Amino acid sequence: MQRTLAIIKPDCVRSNSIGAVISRIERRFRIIGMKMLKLSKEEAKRFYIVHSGKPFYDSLTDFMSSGPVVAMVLEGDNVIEEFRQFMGATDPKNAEKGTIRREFGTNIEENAIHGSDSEEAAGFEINFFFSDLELVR
Ligand code: FUP
Repeated sequence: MQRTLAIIKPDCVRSNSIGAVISRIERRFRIIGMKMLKLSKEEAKRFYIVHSGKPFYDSLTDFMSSGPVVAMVLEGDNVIEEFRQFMGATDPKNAEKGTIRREFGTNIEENAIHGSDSEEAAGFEINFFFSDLELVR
């Protein structure tokens, strides 16, 4: 059994799409933790530390701290890969029809949703947002 961290990003919260996105997620995946919060700029920088030094790091962390997000933990066989498929490509204009990023994303930065890209990333990202007590067993 595998776990992944999903985040409904500030653009998607601002467009009142939380319900629509969660509804799609729960049709396909098992949600075992969920919370709404607003990251500070420093927290966003820590969360995206793997991208420090990249040209988009400052702008990305400004965006991720610009408003509330909804963080979720999903559990299932191969959930990391399956959720990445479900999200679509990073840039919404390259994302397949029917994916969350294609339907709810605006551009490569404001792309509606995040999902961990490896088991190692998932471990770090789930710990970043959730304690064991906050996950349903
Ligand atoms: P993804 O795993 O699809 O979320 O994409 P990456 O890990 O490559 O990038 C993380 C986030 O950085 C993306 F969701 C959006 C942002 N980003 C940019 O703003 N510009 C870029 O050129 C690439 C990524």
